[in-house]
Amino acid sequence: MKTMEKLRALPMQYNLPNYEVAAATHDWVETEKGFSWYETGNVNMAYEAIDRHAETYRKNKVALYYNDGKRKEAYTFNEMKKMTNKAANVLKSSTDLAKGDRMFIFMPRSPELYFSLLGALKMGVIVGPLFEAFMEGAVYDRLSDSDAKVLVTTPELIGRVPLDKLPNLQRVFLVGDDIEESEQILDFNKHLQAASIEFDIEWVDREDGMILHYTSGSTGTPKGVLHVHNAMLQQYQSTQWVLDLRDDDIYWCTADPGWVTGTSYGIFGPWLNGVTMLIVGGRFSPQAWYQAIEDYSVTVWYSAPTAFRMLMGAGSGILENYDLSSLRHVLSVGEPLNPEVIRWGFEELGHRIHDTWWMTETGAHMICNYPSMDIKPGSMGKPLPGVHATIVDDSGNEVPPFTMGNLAIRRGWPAMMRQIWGNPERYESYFLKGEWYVSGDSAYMDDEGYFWFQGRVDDVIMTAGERVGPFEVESKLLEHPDVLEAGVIGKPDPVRGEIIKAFVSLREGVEPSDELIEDIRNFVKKGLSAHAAPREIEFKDKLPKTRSGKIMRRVLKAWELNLPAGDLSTMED
Ligand code: 6R9
Repeated sequence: MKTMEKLRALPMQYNLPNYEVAAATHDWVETEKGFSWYETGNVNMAYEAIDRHAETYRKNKVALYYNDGKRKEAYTFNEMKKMTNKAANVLKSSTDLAKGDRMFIFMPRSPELYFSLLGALKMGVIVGPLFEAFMEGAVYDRLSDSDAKVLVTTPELIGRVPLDKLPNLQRVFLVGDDIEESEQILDFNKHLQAASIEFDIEWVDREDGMILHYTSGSTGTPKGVLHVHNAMLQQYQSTQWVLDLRDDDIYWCTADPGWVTGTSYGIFGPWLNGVTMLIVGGRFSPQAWYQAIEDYSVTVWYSAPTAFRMLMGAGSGILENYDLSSLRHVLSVGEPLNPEVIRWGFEELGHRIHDTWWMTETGAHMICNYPSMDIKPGSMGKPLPGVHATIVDDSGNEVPPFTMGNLAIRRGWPAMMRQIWGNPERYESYFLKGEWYVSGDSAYMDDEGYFWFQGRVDDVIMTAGERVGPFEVESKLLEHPDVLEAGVIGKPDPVRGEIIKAFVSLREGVEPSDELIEDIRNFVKKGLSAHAAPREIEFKDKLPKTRSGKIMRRVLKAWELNLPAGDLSTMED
């Protein structure tokens, strides 16, 4: 199919028709009016996301399509209300979980993950979702740091939970078949079946804890980033403005709830807006993913550069077998969106992929490309209306346009993290002069207010007096026809301070050779500049990545320098 045939007619009006007007005038009190608690005073995320819709015309509308190849299920908002009530009753009757206590969910995506997560929120419990691939040490660190009382997991994964080392873990629920119960271990589905579909929701304060995401910094142990129910304001509003979701959309967010994207925009934002969501379980395959879009007529698709690069690598031959004409809006998060990926999206999918920048710590979208706004390819876009983003120097002074510095946000946006679990000093250390949240990303703003990502502050390379962002070099490497993925680091050098070293994985069927190294180096030299061309290139079958798909440059650096790589719990297998 040709690109133009694939482009769908664009809607007449976007949810955010005029960015500049909203940016100049938005007041979060306006957003508050979208919630039932604005009238009733009764706050709870799970009520707003599920029960409220079950009381309207959306009652019999599908909330969740689930498909992992084996299980294919659908739940309406009314059914979700009942299942989450049941889950809440299971937790209430067989644990002494109380408001503010911590429960973890450690399992692959399944309907039960969503039932138990929302059921726990209905009790006012704080939920910590964990990637299924975590090993014992990672599970232990998180459960012990937050003093978890309850865990929901599977028979396949329980072996990675050091029960004897977690004295405060009162109950473990297993989701699976043929569960042998004990005093501590219960069969989740058995109890779920028997539980009542009525539950009295525990009303909370907007500032009460809701979700706890552990993220790793480049040093030290992972830290628990706590979000509160108030985050719903920004998650709800940004879902309208950025994802542009409407009542008739079929929305697919590919992220696992172990990553903040999989909760903020894989549960909360879309369901707060009463939108039908597709959740695809199981392993990634280009065929399965394209098939899911076709089978469910997905209209809005939110994924990550790493996934787009894998689809790109699978080639357009596969793509031609699927009908993706239902798509209206495609978005990306997690890493810079390489121009090569944008080009692929435009030529092969027929869509401009809209980039969004935010972090676990920010809880919701911060800098984005909105459908009604002109995109500058390579830019992350402009701040969400109601959020003040800027670039500051190391002393916290705002710098003029085109000056590279620290990407910072004025403290106090609705979805801002409220605690680093058990570590108030570490929390405060994020805020420069108490006022600016410093992201750890370096960027600049242009004269029209667009933000341009340069790299993690720690990753920026100083070579022969020139600052080089690894992203720029990686993007150029990706344009080489034989390159699938690339990670670039600065390697200490007595003469130049640092030299640029690139780790490259090749496309299928391409053999590494010295000629190829030379060819790739010249390609960057010609396309970018001599000083940005990697002096060293090493081929790798796979690059080290986080489970959310970020290339782990600090691991590449540690390998290169024979140093300890720090916390590896978030690295994929
Ligand atoms: C949501 C999420 C946050 C870090 C962030 C930045 C990188 C995310 C990006 C991006 C360039 C984008 N990042 N989105 N870099 N362009 N659109 O990813 O949260 O896992 O905490 O990561 O990811 O470096 O600081 P998290």
